[in-house]
Amino acid sequence: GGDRALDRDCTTLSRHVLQQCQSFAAEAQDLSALMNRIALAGKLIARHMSHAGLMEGVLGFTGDVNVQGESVKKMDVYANDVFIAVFKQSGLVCRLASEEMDKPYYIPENCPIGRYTLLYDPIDGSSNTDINLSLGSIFSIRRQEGDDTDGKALDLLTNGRNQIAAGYILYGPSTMLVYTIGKGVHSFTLDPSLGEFILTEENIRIPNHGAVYSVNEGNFWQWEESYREYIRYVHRTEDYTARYSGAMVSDIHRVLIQGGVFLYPGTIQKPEGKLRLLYETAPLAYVIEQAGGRATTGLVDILDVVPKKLHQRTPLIIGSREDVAKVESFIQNGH
Ligand code: AHM
Ligand code: MG
Repeated sequence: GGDRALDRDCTTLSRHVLQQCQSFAAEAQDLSALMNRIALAGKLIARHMSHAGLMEGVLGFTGDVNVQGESVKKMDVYANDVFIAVFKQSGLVCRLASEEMDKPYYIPENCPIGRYTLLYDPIDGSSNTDINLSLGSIFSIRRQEGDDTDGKALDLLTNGRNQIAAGYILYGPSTMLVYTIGKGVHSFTLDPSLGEFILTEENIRIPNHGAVYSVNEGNFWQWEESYREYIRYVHRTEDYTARYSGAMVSDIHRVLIQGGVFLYPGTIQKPEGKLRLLYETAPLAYVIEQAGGRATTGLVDILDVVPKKLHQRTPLIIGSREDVAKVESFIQNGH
């Protein structure tokens, strides 16, 4: 009835985070403030995107190439700057590290009081930007260990089990925020008229198996034979279906809700693949593991990988337990 609908409308993201934090009171206020700032970044980016086709100078390339060697889009720069602006005012974050920045960005006025680092991919699925398709942002929060006086951020080079919060924002027909602080996975939908993220689903559990496999098969001939064998197996087995949007936040969101597997393998020339560990694969692995799924490079769990550098890449196989195990069986049997 009406009461239930009203109760739901009142379950905002900020209230939810505070409830989740009860057992670790010391950090509760911080985590709640951090999540609120991430939500604000999501709202600003969603607003900007929703007007993109109506304004000059929002879509298209800047003409620059980023640290990854990829052409930078105006939307990448905007979203990257939004996170910086939002966290400059939070007092909690001393460093931000993102896909778009060669080195971590320091906010001197927040150092050393801000004991947290934000790692993020401001726009996931950049190739969807100019054609009005789904995009994402990925985030991960870690405690800053030590003073990092040399500015090298070496303390970030530890495994993904050191994340204290992670998640993503999905800019689709509606804007959703999915997060975990190590107590399950919860999704929220932005109500633009309220400007609030309202609870959609609590304690999401990923199915153990799903029909979807999500991979860029255009790379087939660049993969190791084991991946080609897996794809041949999928092709000759009934009930598999392919989905690939170009934005893994949306592809992995589908897998989270409906089951299945998303893969971004390495290639013979680039064995590490395309995706970056600290702000792409590790945060998504944390979410999917918290929902009961798995994420691996094919040989090691993503959350156990210790990076050697900030922008380190890893192959990724992520999703339902059974479907990830099936891919692994091809890799580990060494075809
Ligand atoms: P991006 O952060 O530069 O957009 O790169 C990440 C994206 C993923 O969202 C997507 O799954 C993949 O790159 C698509 O790459 P490809 O075109 O090689 O399939
Ligand atoms: Mg990315």
